Amino acid sequence: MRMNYCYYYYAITTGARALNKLAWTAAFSAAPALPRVKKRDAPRRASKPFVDAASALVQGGDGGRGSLALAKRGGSGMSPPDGGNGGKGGGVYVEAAAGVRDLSGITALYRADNGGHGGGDGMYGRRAKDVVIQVPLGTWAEVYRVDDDGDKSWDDAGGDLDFEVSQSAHATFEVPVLTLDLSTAGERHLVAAGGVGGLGSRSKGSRHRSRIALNTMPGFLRDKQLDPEDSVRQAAMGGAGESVRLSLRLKTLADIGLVGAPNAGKSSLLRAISTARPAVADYPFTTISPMVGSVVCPPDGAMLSVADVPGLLRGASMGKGMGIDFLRHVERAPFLAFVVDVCADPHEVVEWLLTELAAYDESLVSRPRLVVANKVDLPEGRERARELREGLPSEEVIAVSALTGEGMGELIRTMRRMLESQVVDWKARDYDPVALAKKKLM
Ligand SMILES: Nc1nc2c(ncn2[C@@H]2O[C@H](COP(=O)(O)OP(=O)(O)OP(=O)(O)O)[C@@H](O)[C@H]2O)c(=O)[nH]1
Ligand SMILES: [Mg+2]
Repeated sequence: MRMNYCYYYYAITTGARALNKLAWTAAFSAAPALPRVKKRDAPRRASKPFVDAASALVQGGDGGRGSLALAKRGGSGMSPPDGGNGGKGGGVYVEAAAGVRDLSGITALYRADNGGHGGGDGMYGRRAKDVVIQVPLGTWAEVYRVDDDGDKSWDDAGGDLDFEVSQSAHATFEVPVLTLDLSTAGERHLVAAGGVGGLGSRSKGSRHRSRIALNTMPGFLRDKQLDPEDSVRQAAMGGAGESVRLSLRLKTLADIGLVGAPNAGKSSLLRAISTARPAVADYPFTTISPMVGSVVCPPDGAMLSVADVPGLLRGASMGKGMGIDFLRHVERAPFLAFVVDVCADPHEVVEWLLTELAAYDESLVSRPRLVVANKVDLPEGRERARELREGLPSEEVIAVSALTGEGMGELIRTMRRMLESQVVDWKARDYDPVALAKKKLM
């Protein structure tokens, strides 16, 4: 009887399991296949915003302490001083790197390590590693001294950076101690030096500074009531690392800067003449950050770089639209191209563009330029372009259509010709990165 129960139990449970498996298999095979999302249809991640200004507190490491050890020597007599020097604190450098796109990687604080302390038996402290801040080519760096008394240090602030970060360098110190134009790949400058290592008791400097104290070295070391001004201890203390505030602004480096009202077709033009792919749309301020494209000039394949920047509104110098601050991205272009929509009062636009440029920097008005009359494919476009040329006899006007490609060959040839005739003089006069980098204002 017991055998029968076991048999029934076994048969029922095995059958139930088999049925269960069958049901699940049927359900899955009947279910419609999930649609596969193609990679190009998948929602694209929003690109990181372009950061063209940043500020950071930069601190060099402190020098390590020198050791005041005495040599272990048996027998009587005075033990000679045997302490090694402390290591140098790490310095902080800023370096122009070709692969860096913008200043989004800049953090609020850079601090190099402290040097290692010296040890007995003449052991020198370890030299701390330097820190290198990489910035894009064309970064303008200003170094402001941080007041030791007035400003809180990182340690004083208990690790709370808000105090330091919220303070603009300009607000506290108006004149930078050093201004750097980082426009050559690989150029590197020291902005905050590390402190020197302290002198160990073995070093000549220490002995020189402390002739009198040295004579009584053993007693002096046992004395708990050391004079804080004692020269030996002073010499053994490592120097403090420098603290500076670094203000960084990216000024795009390009041969030609495209300037114009929103929707004039600057980005379309850059797309048409270069391999760059800026966003194009029929609403104002499609472009909110600069983009540089490379134009290959026939027949020899010489390269020109062209910068597209946000649109400029009439009254931008009074804060309208995106203001005029972004003009720093064309500030160093030796040559400008005003892009105007031929069907939207181009003559008037050229006039107020000059006024807005003058409000940013007078020298931009006298910068060699070209007027690109865009959208000639529109009805009456060619007629308007002809009127503009007649109305502005002193300007070089080129009629183009970024949409159809009309006039692109002539535009590239003219850009090249004008650059070749102007760039040499312009660069020789103002554009000397090495001289600028070495320019100390204080
Ligand atoms: N018909 C015609 N439309 C054009 C031409 N060039 C540009 N457009 C159109 O004008 C609109 C604005 O073009 P964008 O290139 O985005 O203009 P933008 O000057 O870069 O504008 P912002 O980035 O806002 O300053 C888009 O709808 C373009 O398709 C052209 O030559 N002919
Ligand atoms: Mg644009």
